[in-house]
Amino acid sequence: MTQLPRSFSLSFEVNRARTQGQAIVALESTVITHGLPAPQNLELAADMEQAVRDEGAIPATVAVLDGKIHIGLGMDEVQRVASAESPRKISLRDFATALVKDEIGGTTVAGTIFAAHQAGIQVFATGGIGGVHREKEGQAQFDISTDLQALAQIPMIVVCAGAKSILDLDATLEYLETLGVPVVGYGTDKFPEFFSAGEKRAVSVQLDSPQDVVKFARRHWEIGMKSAVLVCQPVPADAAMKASEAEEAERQADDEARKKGIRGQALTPFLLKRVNELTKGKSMRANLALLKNNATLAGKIAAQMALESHKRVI
Ligand code: PSU
Ligand code: MN
Repeated sequence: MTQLPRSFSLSFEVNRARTQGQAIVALESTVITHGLPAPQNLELAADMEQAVRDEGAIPATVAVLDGKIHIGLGMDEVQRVASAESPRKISLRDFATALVKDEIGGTTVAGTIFAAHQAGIQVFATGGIGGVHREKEGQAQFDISTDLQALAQIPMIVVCAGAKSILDLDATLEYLETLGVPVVGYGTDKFPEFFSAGEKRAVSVQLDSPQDVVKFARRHWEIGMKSAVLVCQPVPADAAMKASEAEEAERQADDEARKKGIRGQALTPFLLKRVNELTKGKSMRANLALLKNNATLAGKIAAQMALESHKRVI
């Protein structure tokens, strides 16, 4: 196993799992630092870790603290990340900044899959990926999440609930196609829209079991592809919102962001908070349910992968 650069710090448990070929699921931490308010952020972090464990896999929450990129956090460390004063949101460009300034930071989808891949982890769970933001009238604005670039470059199974319809979803899917990233619908042939199941846009392939996802990813990488496999699972039906209700709140939040001049890294956190206020908490309920559901599926996929690797060795 390759030696990691000195800025990485693996937890004892993750390091052991890695050397023993046990199933591991990486988890992001921007959802803890910027995506959810306290105390839901801390509860959610613990719930996602538990959901992964329930499937027989080891959770590896990624975050920056004490001048290191941590892969696998103890509960005391999760607590520090969740209650940090002004944590940095860490995508690919931001690691070195947080490291040299000795800041606490939550890693985005891009940041987390980068770090997890360095440690040899192949499965990751999140809520929604970043994407192409809508063009704003009268503003020469251009905002495409680094997540898309990272998905193009990092071989990882990324389990998500699609992307929020506040993004330009048509452009986001086109861009994923351009970058050569397969978009898998898990148990659906439609691209899920985060708060709602999604019924408008097609995925590139439908797969219905963890076994099939593992088989697909192995083929994808075996032939020499380097990109991620994006597995999109719809929000659980009992927590889903009506697409029209979610879209209306998101549109209003987006209008307000434009008027207030909120942009760049601050945009997604603002939209999430505002949509939650406008929907009187319904959006957060959906958000929490889909995050846990994705951790469970990622746990199943990682467990299946580990099982097959053992069989290969024997
Ligand atoms: N979408 C959500 N909640 C989130 C995020 C996205 O519904 O918390 C976070 C993820 O960490 C994602 C990041 O990687 O926002 C994307 O931010 P940006 O658009 O600035 O790249
Ligand atoms: Mn952005």
